[in-house]
Amino acid sequence: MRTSPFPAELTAAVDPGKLPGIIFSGWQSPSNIAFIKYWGKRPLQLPLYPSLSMTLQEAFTQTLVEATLHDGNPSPIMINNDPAHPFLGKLAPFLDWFTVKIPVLNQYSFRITTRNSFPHSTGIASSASGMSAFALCLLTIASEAVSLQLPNEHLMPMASFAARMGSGSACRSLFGGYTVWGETDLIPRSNDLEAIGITHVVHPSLTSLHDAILVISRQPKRLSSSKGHETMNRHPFAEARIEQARDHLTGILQAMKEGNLERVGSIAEAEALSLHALVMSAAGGAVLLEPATLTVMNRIREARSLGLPVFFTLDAGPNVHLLYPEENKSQVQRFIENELAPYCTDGLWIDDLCGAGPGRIEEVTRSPEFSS
Ligand code: 2P0
Repeated sequence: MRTSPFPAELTAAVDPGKLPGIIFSGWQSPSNIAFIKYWGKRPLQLPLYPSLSMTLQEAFTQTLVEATLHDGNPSPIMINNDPAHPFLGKLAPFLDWFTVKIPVLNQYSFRITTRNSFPHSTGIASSASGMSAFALCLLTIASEAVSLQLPNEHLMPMASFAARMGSGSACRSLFGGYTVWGETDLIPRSNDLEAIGITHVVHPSLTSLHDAILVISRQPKRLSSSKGHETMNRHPFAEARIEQARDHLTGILQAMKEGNLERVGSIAEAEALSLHALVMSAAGGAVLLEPATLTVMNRIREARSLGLPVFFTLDAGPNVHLLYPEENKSQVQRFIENELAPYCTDGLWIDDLCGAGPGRIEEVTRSPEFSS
């Protein structure tokens, strides 16, 4: 199996005397919502089976990294001027992994400024957007340090490979549109090490799909993702789940190709319910759904039976992602305001849609965050 996608120029030892003293990099990277859920993993952050997601547009992280050459004693990593920022728990081991793979990064100290476009604990995966943005920043810094040009078609798969080590679902945030992570015969070049964009095999009608995130609760997660994934190692239904996810992938890919929203939506719903059934039936399992989650899911199905093209999916929490097509926007938004918003915390719901993927933040050196 391949162990690294990085070219020799990035992985070679370097003479510190030849390196730039300071390098800035800034990237905006989106979150994503899975239609086929990643749940359970093997060592080295490899999935048990392929997952499929839609990239979001409005839910993103913007990360700016200032890398300063040190003289052998790196300064502590700072996130938003805080050397004890809570995100460091996940970010520091990720940076350690990066510096082993790309040793030139060892020569630098890092100051990171980061912000999310969306509120925390609302059912949007900030680890996907945050880790993918950080991976892009570090790869850009490393390539600039060794004067290597990395066009996006090379950079994005490398960033996906790297982001996976920060958080599995983050590897699906690099390509825009729809993405699959995990080896399947159905998609040429798909593999477990990085995700691959599949929008070219998706019907154009699905590239403007909306995802309205209905915020049922903003309580902290009852089950961390790492604990959740771990339960699949000895789950009584693991084998059946893997088979089901593979069948769902076959079905959804065909439906996406045809632009069959009804079928895409019903598979997304079945996946969401399976995910929660797995969580509930695991040893030491948890119930992550709230009563209002059930009411909202039922209301969505009722509205659908009356002709409104609305579908739901869920992350590993109580908040509901409502999927609907662009052409029904005003009708669906009225339905949300009138019938679903009363079940949301403070009436909060966030309208998002299928997005274009990461973008470089230009003019980073002139950003006010870096002026001292
Ligand atoms: C997903 N989730 O496919 C699934 C659905 C949650 C439910 O990926 O341990 O934060 O960092 O690899 O990616 C959440 O897991 O877990 C997740 P790690 P991650 O989006």
